[in-house]
Amino acid sequence: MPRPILYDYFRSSAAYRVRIALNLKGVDYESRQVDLRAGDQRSDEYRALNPQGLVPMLEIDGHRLTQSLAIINYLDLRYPNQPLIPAAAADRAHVVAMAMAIACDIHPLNNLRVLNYLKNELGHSQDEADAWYAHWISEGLPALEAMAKPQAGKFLFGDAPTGADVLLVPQLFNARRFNVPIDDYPTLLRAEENANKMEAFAAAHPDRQQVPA
Ligand SMILES: N[C@@H](CCC(=O)N[C@@H](CS)C(=O)NCC(=O)O)C(=O)O
Repeated sequence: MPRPILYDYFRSSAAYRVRIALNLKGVDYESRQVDLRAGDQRSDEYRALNPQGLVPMLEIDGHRLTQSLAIINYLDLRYPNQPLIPAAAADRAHVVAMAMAIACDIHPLNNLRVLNYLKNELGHSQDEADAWYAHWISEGLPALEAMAKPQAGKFLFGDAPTGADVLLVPQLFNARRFNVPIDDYPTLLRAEENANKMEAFAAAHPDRQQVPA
């Protein structure tokens, strides 16, 4: 089988999730940068591969997979070492709910195309767009902290990383990048710290990726 190809962007948090999952599973892959700042994701060439015009996309096992949660789910079934989603129904629902609190209720509101639409089409200033960005993180993370706390250990659920941590680490990276305060979330910060001690997480960090020229 050829090496999987990740259509990637160093600062994309959705792609960062998939890089972490691939690393946790020990999958060797090729990263192809799609330059989001240059708009390459909207090119006819890229949309012919992924009609949504978003990263990540993963070519693997003859499939072309999109949507980071679907990709992580595929990887978890395909490579059962280091399970990312627990088997027991209630645990599974809990971990998926934490992942979705980020993937569905924080991240999409703060996507590049949403921020560009606020500024370019609706005429909002950079300060207003920044306030919008901070608002949705500051609304989402306290809820995630409360969801995680009762069953957290070293990680958001127990003492091993799950898909919830795979989503958490890029989201906290984004929060810091935009100077959104995160000191009030000790459970999230503990999980992040433990995750970043693992090479699978550390190697996926934006600072360790290629940067498009
Ligand atoms: N729900 C998608 C979101 C993907 C997504 O929003 N990707 C962003 C980067 S983090 C993107 O490609 N943005 C391009 C744009 O906004 O034009 C997933 O989880 O894969």
